[in-house]
Amino acid sequence: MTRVAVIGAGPSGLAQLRAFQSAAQKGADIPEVVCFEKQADWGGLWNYTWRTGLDEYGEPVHGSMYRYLWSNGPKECLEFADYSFEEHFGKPIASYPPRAVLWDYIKGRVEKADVRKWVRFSTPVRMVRFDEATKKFMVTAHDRVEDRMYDEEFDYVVVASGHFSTPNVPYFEGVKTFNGRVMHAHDFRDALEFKDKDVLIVGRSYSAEDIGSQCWKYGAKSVTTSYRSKPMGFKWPERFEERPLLQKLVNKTAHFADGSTKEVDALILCTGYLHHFPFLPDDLRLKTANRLWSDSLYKGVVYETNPQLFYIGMQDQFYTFNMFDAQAWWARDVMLGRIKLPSAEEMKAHFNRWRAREERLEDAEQMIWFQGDYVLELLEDTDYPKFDVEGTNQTFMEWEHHKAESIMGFRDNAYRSLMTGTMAPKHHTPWLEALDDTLEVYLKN
Ligand code: FAD
Ligand code: NA7
Repeated sequence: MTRVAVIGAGPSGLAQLRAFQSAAQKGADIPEVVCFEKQADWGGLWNYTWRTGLDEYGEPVHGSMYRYLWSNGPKECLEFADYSFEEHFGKPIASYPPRAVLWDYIKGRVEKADVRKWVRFSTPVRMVRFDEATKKFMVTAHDRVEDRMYDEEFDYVVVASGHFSTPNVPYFEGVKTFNGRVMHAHDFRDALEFKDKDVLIVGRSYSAEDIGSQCWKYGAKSVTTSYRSKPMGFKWPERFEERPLLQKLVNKTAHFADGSTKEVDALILCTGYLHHFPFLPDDLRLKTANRLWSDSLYKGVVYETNPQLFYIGMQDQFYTFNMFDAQAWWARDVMLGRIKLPSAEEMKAHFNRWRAREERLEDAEQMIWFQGDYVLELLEDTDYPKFDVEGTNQTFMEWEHHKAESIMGFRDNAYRSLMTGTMAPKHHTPWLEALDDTLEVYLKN
């Protein structure tokens, strides 16, 4: 029997499980699917952990999410086309749910699909090898509960291990002798730690924006973000400012590229993440930066030099859950023989066309349309329910405008579902005043 290994049970890996289960539900013969998940539960980053550093088994902690994290984009843009929010919650809900609500939603679909039996929890994959003679993969996994390592053979491997867990940590002069807290965003857990503190953040992307906003919301004395390329440029409130790149720290004094200085209590490096696959040898390991058109992947999914190897969710992301679905359905159909891959030359030419377009993108709006077009192309070939990608792009445009209008208030807006047509209700409490992020409180009418 054909066997498929899926590495990771986050949104991308779960998309792969649901893709196979949905084919089986429609009567297809499907391969045996085994999903290896290093954590004790599914949901990937959305499965919050209080731990940092190493976990109870000495494994690097995967989680980068923190308390009080609310969706940074409208839920209408990530909604599953085969499982709406309304179906899951039994009523329309507001547009920017906190983490616990989205985790619940992710779990709801796979519980309904009854695929938990395919997942081996607390089982990190240690190594994957490909045998050119037999055309099979050997996967070495470690059952941490039994403390047993074992090998199993597979015909296909799907890597869905995420790429926002291994921090990119640059060095700044004086950091060794800085008399305050230093951490990377990966280890950030609770903004209350920074109440009444002067916080310095390096970076200008989502983590900088959101961790900065969080610290401000939960009572930091001041927030200063420091950019290397250009400022975020939002209308920040009082006690929140942007400065050019940090040059050095002298005791607690931060020196910036424009010659200015500021006394700070804490340094949070929101400097992004590395694609890191310690379980893959050179011939199988994806090497790419965090970008919209990843290196070495045909259709953003198939590993160029080994078409039995797939990667899901490796791109930089505007689209998330429903893009992972589009990818997983596509990968599934290659594995089921429903999609035939073209010649290596055609794949390369396809790659080059998308890469050339990616390199011409100038702003977030163009990037969103680019990623939307990519999702549309994948949807053409599979039976994943077609959804209104153009409408989703338009919702992203509204989101961008709402952020430009009010970075501390954009989460108070509501949008229409592209799946059900239902308009979301406004949330009962403005985001800035909503300090409780539990599911129970969020779902109260
Ligand atoms: P992950 O969610 O990272 O899941 C990967 C899984 O693989 C994990 O469960 C991990 O334990 C497992 N794994 C890793 N290595 C191994 C191994 N060797 N063996 C076995 N299992 C392994 N997206 C949004 O749409 N909205 C948001 O508001 C949003 N906020 C975010 C906030 C933060 C702080 C971060 C870091 C990301 C955020 N994202 C958000 C983007 C996020 O990347 C996606 O939503 C989604 O979690 C990606 O899913 P994934 O399955 O690809 O990766
Ligand atoms: P991103 O989006 O990859 O952004 C990384 C940021 O870090 C970006 O602003 C970079 O600056 C900055 N960076 C990287 N290296 C440096 C150095 N050496 N010095 C200064 N600044 C640096 O990561 P995020 O963590 O923000 O977001 C990841 C995901 O988490 C995202 O999908 C969200 O949904 C949540 P640049 O912009 O290149 O000047």
